[in-house]
Amino acid sequence: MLVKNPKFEVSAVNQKQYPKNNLPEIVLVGKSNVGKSSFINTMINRKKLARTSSEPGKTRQINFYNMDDLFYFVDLPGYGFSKMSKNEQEQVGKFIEEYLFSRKQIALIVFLLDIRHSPTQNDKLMYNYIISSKLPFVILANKADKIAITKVDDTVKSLQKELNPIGDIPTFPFSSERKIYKDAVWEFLDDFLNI
Ligand SMILES: Nc1nc2c(ncn2[C@@H]2O[C@H](COP(=O)(O)OP(=O)(O)O)[C@@H](O)[C@H]2O)c(=O)[nH]1
Ligand SMILES: [Mg+2]
Repeated sequence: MLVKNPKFEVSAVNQKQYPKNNLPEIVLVGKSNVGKSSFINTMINRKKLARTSSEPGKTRQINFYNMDDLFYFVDLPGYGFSKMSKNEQEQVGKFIEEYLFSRKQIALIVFLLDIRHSPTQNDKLMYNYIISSKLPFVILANKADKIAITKVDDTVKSLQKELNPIGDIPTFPFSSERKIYKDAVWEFLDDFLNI
């Protein structure tokens, strides 16, 4: 899909502020700094529509990006940022759960992992949470540019094996720096949205 006019629509800190329509939502989930905001920018060829930060733990709201009134990319706050107080981490956790649990128009969860590392304890908790939610999801092994191009496919396979041994969850490499992976992800999203 070629998104012509992507727009930031709203930053929500509670359910009342979520957009009031039924457009499907594609939700970015993953630990702080894994590249959720960069993913959105890369997919739509914009440098700065979604705010990115080299300092983890900056986004504490849910940001809705409207894609040509066809669907939203929803940027959730990251989890597992160690510099957040326990209390803050719990609040962010509740906030994420409230959205994932209540929002009927979630079409797909895009779960981002760092291709260089085994899933963290928090990643595993989130994985199990998503499984139990029964929402459709896809795993992206992000920052693929950080490893040799020849190792990408095998690393993606072993990450998938670790998290999802049955192998029923589609898993793709991704990178905001090496743009060759983007087309396969768009193809998947296009099929999925069927629009
Ligand atoms: N090398 C590399 N850096 C990335 C990639 N994606 C994001 N980053 C960097 O990682 C940092 C965090 O990215 P951001 O999108 O803000 O992460 P978020 O907290 O998950 O939204 C920023 O410095 C980005 O430039 C990627 O695919 N490759
Ligand atoms: Mg972000």
